[in-house]
Amino acid sequence: MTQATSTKLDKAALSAEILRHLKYSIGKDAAHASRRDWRMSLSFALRDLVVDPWFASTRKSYEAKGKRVYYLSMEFLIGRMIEDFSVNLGMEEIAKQALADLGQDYGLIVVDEPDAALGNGGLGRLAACFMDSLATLEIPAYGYGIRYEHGLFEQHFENGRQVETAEKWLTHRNAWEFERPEVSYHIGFGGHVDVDNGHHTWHPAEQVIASAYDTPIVGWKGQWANTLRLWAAKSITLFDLQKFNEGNYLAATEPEALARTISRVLYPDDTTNTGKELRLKQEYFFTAASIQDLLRRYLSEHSDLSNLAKHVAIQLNDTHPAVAGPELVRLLVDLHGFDMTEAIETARECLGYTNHTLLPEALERWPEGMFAYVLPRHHQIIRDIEAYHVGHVGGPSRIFEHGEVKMGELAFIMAHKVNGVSALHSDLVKQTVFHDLHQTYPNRIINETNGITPRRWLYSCNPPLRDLINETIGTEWPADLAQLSGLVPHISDAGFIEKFDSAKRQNKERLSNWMQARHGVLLNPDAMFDIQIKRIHEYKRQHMNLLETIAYWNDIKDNPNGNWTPRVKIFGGKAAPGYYFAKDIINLINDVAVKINADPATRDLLQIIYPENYNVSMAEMLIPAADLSEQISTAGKEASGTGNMKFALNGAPTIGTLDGANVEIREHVGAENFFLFGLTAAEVVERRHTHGYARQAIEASPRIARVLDQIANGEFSDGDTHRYGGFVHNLYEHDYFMVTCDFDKYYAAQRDVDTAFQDRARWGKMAAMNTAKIGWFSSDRTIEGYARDIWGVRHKNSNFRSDQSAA
Ligand code: F58
Repeated sequence: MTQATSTKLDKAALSAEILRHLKYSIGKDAAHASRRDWRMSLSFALRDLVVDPWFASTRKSYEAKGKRVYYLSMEFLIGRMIEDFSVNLGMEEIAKQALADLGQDYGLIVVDEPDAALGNGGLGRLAACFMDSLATLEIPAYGYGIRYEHGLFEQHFENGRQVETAEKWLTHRNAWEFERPEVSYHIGFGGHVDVDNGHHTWHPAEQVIASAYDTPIVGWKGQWANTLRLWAAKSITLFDLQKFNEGNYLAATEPEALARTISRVLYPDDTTNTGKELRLKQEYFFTAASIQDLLRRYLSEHSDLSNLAKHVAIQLNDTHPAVAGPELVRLLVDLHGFDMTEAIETARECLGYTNHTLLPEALERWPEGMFAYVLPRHHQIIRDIEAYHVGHVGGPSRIFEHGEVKMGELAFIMAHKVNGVSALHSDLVKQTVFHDLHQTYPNRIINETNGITPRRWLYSCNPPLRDLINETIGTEWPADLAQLSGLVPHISDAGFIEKFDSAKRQNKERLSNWMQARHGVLLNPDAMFDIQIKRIHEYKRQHMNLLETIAYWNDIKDNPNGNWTPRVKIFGGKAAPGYYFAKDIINLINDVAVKINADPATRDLLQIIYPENYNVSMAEMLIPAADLSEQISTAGKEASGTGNMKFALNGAPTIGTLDGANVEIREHVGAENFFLFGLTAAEVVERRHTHGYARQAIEASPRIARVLDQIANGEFSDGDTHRYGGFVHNLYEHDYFMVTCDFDKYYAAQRDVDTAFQDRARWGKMAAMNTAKIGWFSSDRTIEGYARDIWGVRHKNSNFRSDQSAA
């Protein structure tokens, strides 16, 4: 085993390394170096330390000739990397001191790094947590994705409305990646298929090159590093010299520009399936490159492909890489002489598919004509897969319907395991989207409840709490989060709760200082910090939170001498650019904030803050400072949620519905430490059958009726009664997500929160219980589950954990 100590440097050695990089990699001397130069030098010095364990891990994987895991994901929402590297290498303190010796501030350098925002939200962040856990568990694994030139758009507000601008993380060099121009593959699109004696040959009409960029991902204590391999699209003909010589300069660069389009930008849709041809090309582009790459690696160790499934586990993060099934079949049949059945069965043994949503608009379907045009050979193969499936089980077509190719069904049929991401979600997957396929393959759907990496989401983002935990239960918990239960006996100790409280206080002050510096707003750190941060979506119901805020404001004004609990309501999140209702929600939050924050009668009791451009780094600042976690989706709609786990880990109790992983979080932390309200998933389905349920709920609730009147009458829009006319109308007439039906229960639960918060001793215990009992939600536990139930791979803990039975 590579010794962690061999990757470590002392302060003087690290300083020397930083200076060496400043001089020889950046070409600057210390007197003229900018903060970015220092950041790049530190990053290079840290990256160097990962190279040896990285090589050693790769060597060990080759020597073991064991199974490798390939995690295919359109998105890896990583955030900043300096802390990941320095914390996992155990170099954080040394880096601080080394930089201080060089006259630099580590904290300022860390925040100079742009976020790698190669994802929309939960799905992409989950992939990033999984990479951290795979390395920590020493599982030989590759993450495969797209090296987008522009990550998720940047958000700012103009007159309260969201405006998007292009994100530019690659404007300056990315310190962490190694370019691998020699690792490249041709990826074809379009064209036609020739058949000769039963043998098919695809002749694509156009081709681009997929070119690899590798980032080492190091695990906790620096013992193991895996590779995140991201593909960039490049042109085969870089430059058309003929056209240039004719003076046609623009046309000369056209082929390059066209090819690069494929990896140019991350689609900013969350939970909608836009069905654009470029998106299909992106999906095929990175999937095909990844499959070719893993086959090449396999064939460098094995002479034939018959044992592929013993050595290769491919996990599809949602259906975006679902074309992996037909692509693998294509290569096995057209290039390696398999017969169709043998190829389908081999591919299926290799593949696992994770479903992240039940929302119909998010389930990928491609118009069959477009699919056949872009991927003609795959279209044929999917027909063969369909025939194979129908031949085995009878019954109707599953993959093709109404002139569309349904990627969920394709992924299901081509995977040996299909998993949901929380217990409730996995049950609903069985009952709803894959009801029929589940009857046919009753053992295929399993559950792997999501998790989060405790290294980023406690150890590095919350130093005060991390230090308190270290001094209370020792320092082994970041790799074995269940150990947090060792805090439970301390929770009856008032001294411990005081320290827990003071850690929270420090984080709240850090956030307040940041808010003041960045946004010029003063927060009251004695108030309850009540936070809802996530993508803006009707099902997540930020608008219910806002309506409750307005109702609270009304109540305070009606009774100024009441015993009110001061609150700071914090919102953060982006709306998909084309999702108009979500954009109206953002506008309304901002409009209401202007009005309420300016009200001298309530100023000390209620504040609404909505910082622009919520991202991973902002989450790392907000979550440790939260008193209350808002997880209020319509039951049955949030597949799991992972923010919910992060808040609980950082000592913020949840107000929430019985949705996604909330259900399991509540079981773990205890019902008495969770503020539950709202309809259950079954009740939501039931209520939809009641005609006019929204209007009825509003008529039965003077509180919400008043709030909706205020909005409709222009109280928050300078008398403009049109701006939110559609919003109010929607709630009266449709309210598909049942804001109106859950509102009163939500309001009442919030008042229970107020009461609990005022009892400082009680609140302190609730908060600490959340931290102490959330340990099960480590992504290490999740990955152990995938390793055991889906991939059949060993990991660091397989030998001594009795609940593991990895092959
Ligand atoms: C999320 N899905 C779920 N999709 O909504 C959340 O409940 C879950 O915790 C998380 O996955 C991880 O399992 C999600 O983030 C997307 O962002 C897709 C991006 C591409 C288009 C379709 C939605």
